Amino acid sequence: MAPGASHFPHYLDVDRQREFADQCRALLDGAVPAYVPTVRGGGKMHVRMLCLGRHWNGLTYRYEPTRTDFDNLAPPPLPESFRRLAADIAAAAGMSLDADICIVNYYDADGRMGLHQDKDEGAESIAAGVPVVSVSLGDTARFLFGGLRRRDPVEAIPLESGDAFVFGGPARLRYHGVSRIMPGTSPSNLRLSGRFNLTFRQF
Ligand SMILES: O=C(O)CCC(=O)C(=O)O
Repeated sequence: MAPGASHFPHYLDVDRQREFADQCRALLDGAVPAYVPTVRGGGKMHVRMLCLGRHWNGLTYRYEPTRTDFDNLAPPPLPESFRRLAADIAAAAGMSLDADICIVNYYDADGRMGLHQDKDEGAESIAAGVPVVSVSLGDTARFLFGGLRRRDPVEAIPLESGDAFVFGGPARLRYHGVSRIMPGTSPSNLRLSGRFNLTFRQF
């Protein structure tokens, strides 16, 4: 796509999409549930979020071992099958990722996420260009992929169910976001209304 960025349409077949979607559903409604974070400035995000492995705190923009911005619970561990999926996708893009964090976001029909950089992981990881790997399940998203400055032009890329997207190396700090999702586009056998997005990161 661009140096350091790769889009793999339909990387996961429908059976594997369903397997991961079922796991996400169970996790988001589990003992440590997803919640709608409040961010710096007091606004609410437009997704339900659950961090696995380490918790990203929306008030401090830092990772932490327990959810001090919400219920003080420790985030669930990152399942091995998730870690392996992320490593395989990174390898397909010619990169290496040993993920210790996954942020699972659920978007309903009104879900969206403003343009931002993923820059709260460890300085070494970012400097080395260790990629962020994203996996989409359910409704198609209008994903925005910009440049290294907020004002750079933005490309709109439809991310469909099963797609993987990787940004690392020189693309690691490119701005990105989701302007909207397209309700009703989820494959019917996924039994998912809305969209899960998983982003894997190595702290
Ligand atoms: O939902 C997406 O495709 C992007 C998610 C994202 O940007 C993030 O979790 O930082």
